[in-house]
Amino acid sequence: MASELSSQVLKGDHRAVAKAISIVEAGGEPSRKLIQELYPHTGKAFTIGVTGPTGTGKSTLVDKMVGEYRERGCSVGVLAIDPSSAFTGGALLGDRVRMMDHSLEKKVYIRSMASRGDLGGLARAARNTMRVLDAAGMDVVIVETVGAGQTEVQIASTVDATIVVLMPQLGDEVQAFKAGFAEIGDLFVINKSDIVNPSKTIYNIASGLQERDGWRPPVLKTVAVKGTGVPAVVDAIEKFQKHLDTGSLREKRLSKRIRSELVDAAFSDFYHETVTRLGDQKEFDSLVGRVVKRELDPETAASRLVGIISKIGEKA
Ligand SMILES: Nc1nc2c(ncn2[C@@H]2O[C@H](COP(=O)(O)OP(=O)(O)O)[C@@H](O)[C@H]2O)c(=O)[nH]1
Ligand SMILES: [Mg+2]
Repeated sequence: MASELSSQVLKGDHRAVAKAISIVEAGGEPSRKLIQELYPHTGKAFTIGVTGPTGTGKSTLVDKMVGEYRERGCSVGVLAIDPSSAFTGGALLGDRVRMMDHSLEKKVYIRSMASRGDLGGLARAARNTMRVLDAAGMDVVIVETVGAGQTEVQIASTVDATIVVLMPQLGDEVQAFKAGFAEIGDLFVINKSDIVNPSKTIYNIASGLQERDGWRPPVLKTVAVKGTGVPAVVDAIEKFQKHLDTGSLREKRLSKRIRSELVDAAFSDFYHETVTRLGDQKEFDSLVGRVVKRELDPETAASRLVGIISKIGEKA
């Protein structure tokens, strides 16, 4: 039986979508129930990750992509994740304002999510947010992340296509590639082509890319502030989308993603449950006590703890 909230989400009601995202962001049992209701209604949205170093123009590009998709008759959901907002205490005010152009429209939904210490938790919240937007009828869901780290790799493993946004003469294209962008990009965008001629950067990047699953990632130039090159970016995504559909590549990639999602989610739940249960285990207390008194070494104690944990697991 679908809840009132789920049925409102399925109708695309923005207020319900906002509430649903807050629920999946918080996680736990309410999130699980909601996803259980919504999941059968997902699978229609094409999900795109937009990543790259700070200041390359990702938010600007996303904003212009939203416009382009709207012109093509698609509804678009946007999720902006900013790892720095955890430190500044604020959340993406700049991005919010910049992306505001479309947010009053019915066919566009924009949301930002503060990053937190727990990366696994963030990826989980992001995945489920995409599902809410998918269930709400969005044709395209775009997720923006900043930087070159674990977050990007995590988020890249949650979307159908990943766009890496760089700019000419960043000086560290090679470093950016070492940071792992080459592996995650299905499409590369060299933005701010108005500032410096991007030919050399395009050449450097294109020559460092390899064909994967019959797809050679294109390297395109844009001037996001003016919208120049943005239709070509959307064309390239649509081409990639078609490529994914041939030879059931999309399904293969999806099953790989689901596999790692399930392992991550199960381990995370298991970890939290275990910590809670160990809280009132006398055996665990005495194990700790023996290590403190140096009657037992920590490595041996850890291997005994494995035994204790599997015993509680059996009882549960
Ligand atoms: N000259 C120029 N500036 C741009 C371009 N795209 C974005 N910007 C500017 O670069 C700054 C950073 O853009 P933003 O989209 O916030 O970058 P993000 O950190 O990657 O999301 C902003 O001041 C934008 O107006 C572009 O194509 N050319
Ligand atoms: Mg941004």
